[in-house]
Amino acid sequence: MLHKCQPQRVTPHLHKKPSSLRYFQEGPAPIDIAHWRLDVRGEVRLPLSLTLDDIREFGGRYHHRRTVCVCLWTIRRHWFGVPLSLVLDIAGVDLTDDDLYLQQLSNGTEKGRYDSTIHLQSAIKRDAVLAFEVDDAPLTLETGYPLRLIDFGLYQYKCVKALRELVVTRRNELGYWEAYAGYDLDGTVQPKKYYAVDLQKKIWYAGTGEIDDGDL
Ligand SMILES: Nc1nc2c(c(=O)[nH]1)N[C@H]1C(S)=C(S)[C@@H](COP(=O)(O)O)O[C@H]1N2
Ligand SMILES: [Mo]
Repeated sequence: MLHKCQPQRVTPHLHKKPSSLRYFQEGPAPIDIAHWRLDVRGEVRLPLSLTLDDIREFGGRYHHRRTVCVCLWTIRRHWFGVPLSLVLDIAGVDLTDDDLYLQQLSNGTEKGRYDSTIHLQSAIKRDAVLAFEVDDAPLTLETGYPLRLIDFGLYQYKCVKALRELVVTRRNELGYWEAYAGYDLDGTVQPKKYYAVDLQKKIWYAGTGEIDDGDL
């Protein structure tokens, strides 16, 4: 959390960002944090059921990195969280196994649960994060309280807000958007023109994967 003497990190032009509700298929629901857990199961040596405090105690660090929506907008914010690799390592997942996938399931509402599956080793290589703060404040219900997974090299439909379960599996399951709208199962950010909300301009991104502002 923010120390009182430090200025809060801000995202420029945040009010211009498309609404988080528009990108929340099942919608936010109040979370009873006393009962919420992040469960880690599947191909693990030690299944985990972690409270938010357990996760906070792992420490964490800032990631001033850019997320990208497949609808062609992007924003660079100050995320704070723990490395995905750290939690999977504690669960005894073989992080050298190239055949493993990671299914993420949201907490869900009466409308159902949002899910997405990503290639585990690629996510680890890209330094994916389990984030619980953005711009020095806890996530709001709309932005995915209490925890969201972010792989900055993938479109955000591959990254689940209000995360509840991580399942290590050998099956690359079709997720919500792939099944519903035929979105690409891999979801790697593609070379395209994107609207950078924080910069208030269009950017041409020539690479694939995470957009590094130093390359623009
Ligand atoms: N649980 C859940 N997570 C989700 C989604 C969703 O519908 N449900 N949508 C994804 C998509 S498409 C985007 S663009 C981002 C939006 O996150 P934001 O709140 O930072 O705008 O959340 C991602 N994670
Ligand atoms: Mo999105």
